[in-house]
Amino acid sequence: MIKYHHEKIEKKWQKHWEETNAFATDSNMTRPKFYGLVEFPYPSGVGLHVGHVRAYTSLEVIARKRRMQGYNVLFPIGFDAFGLPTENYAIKTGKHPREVTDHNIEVFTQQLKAIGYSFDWDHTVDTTDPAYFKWTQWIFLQMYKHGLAYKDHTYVNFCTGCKVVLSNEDFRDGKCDRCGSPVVQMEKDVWFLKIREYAEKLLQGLDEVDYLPRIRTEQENWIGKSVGAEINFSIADHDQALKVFTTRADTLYGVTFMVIAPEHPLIEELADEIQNMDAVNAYKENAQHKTEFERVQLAKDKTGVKIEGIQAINPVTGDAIPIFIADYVMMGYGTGAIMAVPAHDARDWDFAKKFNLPIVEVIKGGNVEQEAFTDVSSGEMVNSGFLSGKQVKEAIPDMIAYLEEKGLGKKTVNYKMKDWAFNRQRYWGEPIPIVYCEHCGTVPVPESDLPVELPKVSHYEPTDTGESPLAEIEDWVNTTCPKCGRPARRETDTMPQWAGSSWYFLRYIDNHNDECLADMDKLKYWLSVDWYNGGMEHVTRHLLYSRFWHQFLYDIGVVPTKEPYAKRTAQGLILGSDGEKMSKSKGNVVNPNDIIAEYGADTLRTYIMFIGDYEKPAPWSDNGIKGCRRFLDRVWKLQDMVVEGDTFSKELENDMHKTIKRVSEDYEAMKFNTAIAALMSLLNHFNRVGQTTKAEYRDFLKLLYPVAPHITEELWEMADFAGELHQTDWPEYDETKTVDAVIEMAVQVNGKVRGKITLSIDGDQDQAHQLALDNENIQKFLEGKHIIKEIFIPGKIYNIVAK
Ligand code: ANZ
Ligand code: ZN
Repeated sequence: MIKYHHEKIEKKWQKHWEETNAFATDSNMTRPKFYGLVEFPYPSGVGLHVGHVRAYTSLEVIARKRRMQGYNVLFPIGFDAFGLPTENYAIKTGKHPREVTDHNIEVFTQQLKAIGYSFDWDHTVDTTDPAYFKWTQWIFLQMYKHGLAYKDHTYVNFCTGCKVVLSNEDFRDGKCDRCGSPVVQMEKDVWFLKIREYAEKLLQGLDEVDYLPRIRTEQENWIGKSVGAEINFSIADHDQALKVFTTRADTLYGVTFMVIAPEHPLIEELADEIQNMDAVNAYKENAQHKTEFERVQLAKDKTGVKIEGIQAINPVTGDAIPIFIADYVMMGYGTGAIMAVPAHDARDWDFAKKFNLPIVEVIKGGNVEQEAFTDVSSGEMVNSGFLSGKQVKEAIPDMIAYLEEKGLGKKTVNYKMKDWAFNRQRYWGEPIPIVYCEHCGTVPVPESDLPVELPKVSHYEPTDTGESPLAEIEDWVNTTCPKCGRPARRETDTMPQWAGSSWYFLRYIDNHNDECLADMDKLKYWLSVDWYNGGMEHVTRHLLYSRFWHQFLYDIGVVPTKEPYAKRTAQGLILGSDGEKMSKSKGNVVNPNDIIAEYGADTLRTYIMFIGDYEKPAPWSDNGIKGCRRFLDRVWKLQDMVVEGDTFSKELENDMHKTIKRVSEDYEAMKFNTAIAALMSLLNHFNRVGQTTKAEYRDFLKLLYPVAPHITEELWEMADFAGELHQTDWPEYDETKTVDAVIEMAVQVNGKVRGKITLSIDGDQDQAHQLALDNENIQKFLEGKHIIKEIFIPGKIYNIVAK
């Protein structure tokens, strides 16, 4: 037998598949279809890592299986190539980001091909290709025309390192996700997309799709729906009202002060009345240097300033109460103002203690002098006028009804999710297709002028003022107004990284179309994406952004389905062999190239799928890789054990049906590890029996093929089986034959048959022992005796000697 030479075999089949276009999507849209989507990579300079391999191999297995099941499969890949790492590299090296991107895409492509993925390379996209981002810009224009894109002067999160505005999703704990520098609040002109307008639809849409429960929860939490009431407090001696948002209208009698966010417009509006404007302004100034996280999460010690000269009126008690500014109230949520109920809200309690404010109990059950009583499930209203004696659950709607009747407030819904800040002061992104004209104002670039391409520049640093380097390219910035033809200036900000990935799955379907973003008939056939797999780190931002764009495109009739993805799953991380997250600095990064060179792509794929529960993190193990290579070596040797036989042998029939069922089901359930374990066990059975019939061998190769396609294709060819493996059918099983074969066995006690037990054909002595003890009749003859000897002859008899 010739040796298993992985390199030769893998190169051979990869070349063959490419030459025969083996995985091309069928343009004939008649068969049932399967659209499998994996998150396209960012082509960074470090190349593909083993995390990508885990993310892609799962749907690769499903895609290969689906083709054998007769589906027309679209399994595409592309590159999400705009963004900071490439731009930062360009700044450092002076190389044009275009050049860097092209090079990286080439490296990634080589790597993906070396793993043997069955992507359809004719359906690929590159988000930085003008033919692609023409349509990204087009979608932006549609949003603009539908009032979903607007420019606002507002406070933004500004990364002091990257010198760009970040959306709330781009940083955590006050530090930039990308560079770790502190993030501060800054006043700026910002483009926003009104994703909040889609909050309810994004929530409702979750009922129509099949996402992993934890993914659904992440989406719901991010949207953050909160049902409550808006209540108007009047300002004493003024027409002005101060509107608050509360989820606890029931506690209105317990309000002893109000708090507004430092940025609240009331301060400007009542500037003339405010007696301590200096202190108020100083506090406001200070708050601007803190991030939202510092303001809300970290500030156990509450700070604030009482606004002297104005007071609010509690609408139900008529009491005049003080108004504070404090940074634990955020301008971006609700109305930017709260009614404070120190007895029943922990933050208000802290604040009241610090500033010596009254604490009025309105729900019985706690000791509000010691701490806030926040339990809503039990407790009875007290000190609360018409609500006294009621339970909280009834008191909330009753108070809202009362306020609505008196015109003092109304039921409202709030969403935590904020509008999407949609611009960056960077070069390597899609230019926002907008022109500013002194006469006409903000003018969208006509669709016929798209794409607005990036000009060539010599350096890529953002400017000191935080403007994009595009602002310095006079030829490009200066243009004519599309409306009046007078001189005008282009918007110099570019779109954020998330833009291109918000609709790439649509473009895959019809990636060469230059009439529209994708042809409707093709979209009707291919959508929804049947199965989308990706990382847990993308189940908030990317998943919401792309669902938002898709829902919008549905609303304007550009796509035929409400939801883009019918199903979304997620892989766990692959950790270093030390159990830590892989990172350059820890030196625990595994490079797929090295594994392919030493053990082969099939071993890499098998190992990555065998490494453990697909959804959980798994540490890398060199022994694990070696074990998988040994398994494939043994698969290779099977060729010498093949005997004639177009059926399953009697001995293995049950095993064969069980394994086909198990592997088929486990692949679908993403239980790749147990599927492979079942194949390993079947291989052991072949070895035990000492042979495998052609029928058994054929199905074994088919089952292993999606995971290890090269070696199985080669063995298929060597066995002279008809056609090519990937063109054959997925094996079928007979349900009735998957049931474990059982036998009846006589049980003797001291030489006499005393009963019969039923056990599986390969049942052992322990099983027989247990079953015998459970049998009443046999039990009778063992009563009061000690078992001194047992004789178990598999499949034949079980004899107990007892005294
Ligand atoms: C009175 C009250 C009494 C409240 C009580 C809570 C408990 P969720 O569920 O997250 O929506 N709030 C409203 N707007 C705020 C803002 N801009 N910044 C900080 N806090 C704000 O929380 C809603 C509650 O958070 C509101 O209900 C309000 O405090 C506070 F026993 O009003 B509550
Ligand atoms: Zn004009």
